[in-house]
Amino acid sequence: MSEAIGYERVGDIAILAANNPPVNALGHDVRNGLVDGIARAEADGAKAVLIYGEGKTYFAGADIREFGKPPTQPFLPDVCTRIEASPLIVVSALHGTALGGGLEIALGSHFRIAVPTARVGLPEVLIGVMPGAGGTQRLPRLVGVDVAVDVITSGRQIGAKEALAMGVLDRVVEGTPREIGLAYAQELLDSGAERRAISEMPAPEAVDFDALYNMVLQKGRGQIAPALAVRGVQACCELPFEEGMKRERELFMELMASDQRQGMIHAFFSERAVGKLPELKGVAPRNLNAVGVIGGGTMGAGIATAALLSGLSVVMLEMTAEAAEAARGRIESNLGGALKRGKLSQAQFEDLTTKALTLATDYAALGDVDLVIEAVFEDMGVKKQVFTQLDAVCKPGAILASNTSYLDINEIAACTKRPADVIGLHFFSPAHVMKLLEVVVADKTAADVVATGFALGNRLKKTSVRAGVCDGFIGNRILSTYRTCADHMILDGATPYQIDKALTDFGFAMGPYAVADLAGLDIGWAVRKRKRAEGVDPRARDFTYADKLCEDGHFGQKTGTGYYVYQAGKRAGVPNPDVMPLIEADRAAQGLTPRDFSDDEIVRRYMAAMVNEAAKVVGEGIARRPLDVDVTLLYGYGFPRYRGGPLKWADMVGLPGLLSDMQDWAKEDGYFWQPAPLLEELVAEGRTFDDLNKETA
Ligand code: T1G
Repeated sequence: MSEAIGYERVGDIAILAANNPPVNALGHDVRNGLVDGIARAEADGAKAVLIYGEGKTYFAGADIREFGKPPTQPFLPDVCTRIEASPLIVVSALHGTALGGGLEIALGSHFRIAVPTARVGLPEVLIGVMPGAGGTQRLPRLVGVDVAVDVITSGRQIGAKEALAMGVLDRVVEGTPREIGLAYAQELLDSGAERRAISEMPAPEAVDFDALYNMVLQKGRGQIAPALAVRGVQACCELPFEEGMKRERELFMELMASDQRQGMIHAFFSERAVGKLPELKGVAPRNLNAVGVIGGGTMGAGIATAALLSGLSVVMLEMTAEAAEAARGRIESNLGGALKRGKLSQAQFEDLTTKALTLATDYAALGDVDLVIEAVFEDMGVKKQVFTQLDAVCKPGAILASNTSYLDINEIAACTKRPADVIGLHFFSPAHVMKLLEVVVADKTAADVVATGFALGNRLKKTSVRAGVCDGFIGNRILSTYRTCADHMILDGATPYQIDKALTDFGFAMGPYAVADLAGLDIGWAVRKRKRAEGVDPRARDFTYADKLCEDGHFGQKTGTGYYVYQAGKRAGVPNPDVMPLIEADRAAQGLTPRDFSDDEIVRRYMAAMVNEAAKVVGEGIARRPLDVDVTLLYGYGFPRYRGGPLKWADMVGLPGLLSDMQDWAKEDGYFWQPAPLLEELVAEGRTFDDLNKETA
């Protein structure tokens, strides 16, 4: 018996206990242990078998570290079928998260019991595959097509109560999985229960699977796994069980071989690796109980909301009592969303808004907080005033953080007597919703202050990425470049609408011009004016149509017109007829003759610009590794997850081809298309960004 699965007899019941930390993944030893354990139980005269997991969870799925390697016997679907075929009564007792192959093992068992905190699910589509061990064949037989398709195509986790109501679980009982499992197995034996194989249950009625497939494909915005999983459920309804299993395996292997599986597994491991920084090893974060937020506008109120929801107390400092009350209003409206969704009870809402939240107009109120985040006007002079006052009133050891999206944290730190306590915490709006947090580390920021920034991010359920100091840090700096690339394509003949469509077809939720309308065109206008004031390289191509759009009062959704015209109640706008004349005038003024662009060329140029700037950001150490850039773009900029992030995408399409395209384009614009030294180095050495991730792990 492998130690991954322990074997024990208690009376007539054989116990198979999984012991493969941290999540009892169904690696080779575990699969072997289960098959051997079932055979042993049958050989030594047991009457029932109990399967459960030691540690924090029942099996949490196949071992995804084996993905991409040649599969080894026994294959997981065969393990499930072997369990189900046993003449003994097989009970699975679930706790933690019984996910993917874990739930499939449980569905291969004859009875399922769980503790109330257990969660189940088939999240395979979230990592680019689909249930491949009978999930699409057994679950529909248990819960019907509609529920099975919802569970499988959403990949969502389901609480024990809901799973019981669905019929996935037979019992939900307090206790340890071992206790409740043993008692249930004994009860089944005493009552003379028969073994109950789901594969022997009738398959549900078929539905219009073509329509369902197309609807799911459309919803996936280019992601194929959920749609192929629908074909798996279709096989359950239309084929005998064994044939259905074969069909599921074919579809599963097709996804295993897909780029999308590579992209999503990369995203899965990257979002976990991004918080593992060598400089934080063994560094304890400082205490975090009370935070101060300065500025109660959209950003400040969002940050305060996230902090309150995480259990932190918040002092919200504004200039006047009226402004402070307005901030409270924004916070209450944000929390109202959580109340409506049932994430907060009325009592919790009251607690947060009356006890945990304190309004203030005097800096002295920040004297005892552990960390302050300023979200005031994006002006260096204003920031310096704020930090000078914070330096005077905050207790020793308090962390002073700026939420600035591009200003120099080193310059801000230099105006305090405690530069080691100064850090950037760049939230993304709306701050209580967006998952990304850039932890911007200045030259003098202490290691435990960085660790506290990450600890705050974890507490607020954010995905935190370490960034160095530069204009725009990681995300906005790269955004600025690929947006400029799009603007250049407009000067040369593309339209904002063609660009938006090409990029939503590529998988972005929204194209860059729709995003600009959403964020507010005045933001980009201010950035262009600032950069012109700072001095723009004469070799850089400039354009005026976007400024004229703002001068004419078109700021996007907030004014009802931008690149698109927005009708009340409609999220998507229609092209604004005022835009193309401005573009055509700009082209004429620059003597440019517009040409056609294919969607492929639009995507290729846009992505090349993104990759090139990202390579500069990594090369300069602003981002620690390529995966840090991927996570930033995935979590803060709507990059399609099934492509893994811009640098994973670049590895998959091939760095040499990208570099060669840039060298061609540099003949027309040598300034914009200067290849990143890191990109040239990787191509010269035949390496990839993923190689770099492994080297700097
Ligand atoms: N395989 C290998 N390692 C895994 C793993 C898995 N399935 N799940 C987690 N880990 C590692 C993870 O990388 C991290 O490692 C550590 O465990 C703790 O994870 C045929 C083919 C279970 C809810 O998709 O959703 O079954 O960073 O930090 O927050 O149909 O992990 O410490 O080195 O996330 O408590 C289906 C994926 C697989 C579940 C726990 N199952 N995992 O969350 O801890 S495909 C999944 C999760 C499949 C079959 C198909 C979460 C979790 P390290 P963690 P957590």
